Amino acid sequence: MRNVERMSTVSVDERAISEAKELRDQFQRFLREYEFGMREVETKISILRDEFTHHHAYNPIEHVKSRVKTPDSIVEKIARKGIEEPDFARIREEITDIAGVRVTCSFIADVYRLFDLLTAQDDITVRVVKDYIANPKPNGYKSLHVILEVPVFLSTGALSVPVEVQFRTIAMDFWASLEHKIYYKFSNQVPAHLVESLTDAADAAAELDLRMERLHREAHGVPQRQLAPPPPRVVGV
Ligand code: 0O2
Repeated sequence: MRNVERMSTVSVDERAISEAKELRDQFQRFLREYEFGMREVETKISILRDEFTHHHAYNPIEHVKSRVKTPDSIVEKIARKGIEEPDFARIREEITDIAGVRVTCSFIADVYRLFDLLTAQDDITVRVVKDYIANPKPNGYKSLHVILEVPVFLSTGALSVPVEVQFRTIAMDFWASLEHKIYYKFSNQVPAHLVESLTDAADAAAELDLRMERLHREAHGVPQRQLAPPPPRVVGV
C-alpha cells in the first residue's frame, strides 16, 4: 500500500514537472519571436544609418539600444495592467513593448526624419504613435514612440511581431535616464521638490536641444527659418 502511494505521488510530480517544462519552452519560444522582431528593426535602423551616412555624409544617429523585456518585468506589467488569466494571446495583445528599440538621434529634426524613413517602409505596419515631443508628458518626458509590426520569417511561416521604437535626442535621453534612476532610487515616491526640479530640468534639456540644433544649422549654412517644429506624428491613440 505504501508503495502504491509513493508511486502515485511520483507520477503527479512528473506530470507537474513536464507541464512546467512545456510552459517554460512555450515562454522561451514566445520571447524568441520578439527577439527576432527586434533584430529585424535593428537591421533596418542600421541600414538607414549606413546609407544616410554615405549618401548625405552625415550620421543622424548617436546610439541605438535594444532589449526584450525580462520575464520578471513582463509579469510585473501583467500585474500592473490588471490582466486577469493571462495567456500568450492576451499578453501579446496587451503588452506591446516586450521588444523595444531606442534610437537616440543628434537633433529633433533627425528624430522625425528617422521615424518617417522607418515607418514608410512597405513591410512595416504602424499600430500606434505617441508623440511626446509635440505633447510632452506633465513631468516633462519627451520622446517619439511608435508601436509597429514587422514580419519575421520562421520555418513555420511568417509572423507579424510588435516592436516599440522610441526615438529621442541625446538631451531627451539624458533627462529620461536620470529621471528613471531617481524614480527607482525613491521607489516611485519622489519628494515634491525633486519632481519640480526634474520638470525644470526637462525644460532646460528642451532649450539645449533647440540651441544645439540652431548652432548645427548655422555651422552647416541651413537657413534658420527651416527650424519650425515639425508637425506632430499621431496614429491610433
Ligand atoms: P521600460 O523599462 O523602459 O520598458 P504602457 O505602460 O507601455 O502600457 P504607456 O505608459 O501609455 O503604456 O506607454 P508609453 O507612454 O508609450 O511609455 C512606455 C515607455 O516609455 C516606458 O516603458 C518608458 O521606457 C518610457 N517612458 C514613458 N514615460 C516616461 C517617463 O515619464 N519617464 C521615463 N524615464 N520614461 C518614460 P516602461 O515599461 O515604463 O519601462
